[in-house]
Amino acid sequence: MAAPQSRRWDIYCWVIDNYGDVGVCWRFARALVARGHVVRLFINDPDPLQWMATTEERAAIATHAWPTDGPHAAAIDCGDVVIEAFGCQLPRVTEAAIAASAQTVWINLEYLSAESYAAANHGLASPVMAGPAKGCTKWFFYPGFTPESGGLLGPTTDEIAPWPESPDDRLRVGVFSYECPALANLHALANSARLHLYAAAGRSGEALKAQFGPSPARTDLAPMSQQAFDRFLSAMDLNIVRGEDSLVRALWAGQPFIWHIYPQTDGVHFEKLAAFLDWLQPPTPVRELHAVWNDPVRADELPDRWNAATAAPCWQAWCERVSHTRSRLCAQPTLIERLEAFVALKS
Ligand code: TRH
Repeated sequence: MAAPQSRRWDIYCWVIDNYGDVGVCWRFARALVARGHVVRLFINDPDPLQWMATTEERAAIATHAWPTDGPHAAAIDCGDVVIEAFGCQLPRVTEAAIAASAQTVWINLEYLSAESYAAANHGLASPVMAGPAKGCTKWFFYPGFTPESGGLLGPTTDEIAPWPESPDDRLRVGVFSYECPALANLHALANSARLHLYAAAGRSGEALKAQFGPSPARTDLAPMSQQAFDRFLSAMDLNIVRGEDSLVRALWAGQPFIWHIYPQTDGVHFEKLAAFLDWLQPPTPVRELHAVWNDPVRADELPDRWNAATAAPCWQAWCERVSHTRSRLCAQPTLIERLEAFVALKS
């Protein structure tokens, strides 16, 4: 494939909570830089980058405070492409800069979903009806798992660094989830099911520490860079992951995984989870394990469901399904490649 035209990309990221917004935007920025582009990240809360980004990455990607609006707002120039991540409202000063620029392509980067609406809306125009950019067009870009979608941020090309061996022949389980009753039930199962839990930094790790204190069944990990996080997932036998970014990393890691989807009060996350599992088509006991992990009222079923999903022959079928899916995804262009082509069409 011909080398892409190098462009100036501005990414706007408004962090609400958790690590997903900054995590996706940082990974996206890194992937653009690796393709020869120049990237600026405008972000309201850059603190997680202290541990998520390496020193070299921070040197390569210019990070800026969120521009202030109001009567004394400084004018801003804008790149060839402006990425509005996850529908964050751009500052008015940025919208004005887009309106004044003849060539800027404005992309609304959406959340990853396997639901049909995502593919249906991918690439559609969204005319701007009000504000300083009234009359401009932004474009919906939906990441996804199929050739019709916007694709996925690609696998890391780093070498897999050795990870400490399990204390014995126990299954190594990487844990990066939200707090939930199934988490405690899994910890309680560790000895009888011969598991060793590697608890990543964050909500699930804190919950386990608070409930069980130090335990020979568990290793608590410090926050690590995204590069190290990806290697960590690759080194586990099974991963429990949560928001969209760690889900995609678990797919690239190629080991069996459980997706603890971000719970929403109206329950719409169950539809999103079902759409993903319909696409992945894991063995039925794995689907059941997902149902139990994601539904607090079914947490008592965890031991039985865990044992069913990790016993032969389901375990082998689960491993094969993930490995086959990974190969299928590797054959598709990455999100960055698709976006480069999309931007070239709209420029
Ligand atoms: O942090 P998350 O739960 O983010 C979520 C989702 O994005 C969700 O869609 C959103 O609506 C909600 O927040 C508000 O999970 P996610 O997406 O998996 O992001 C985690 C990021 O943290 C990922 O980029 C990997 C990174 N990470 C590290 O780099 N090092 C670490 O040590 C750890 C624990 C995480």
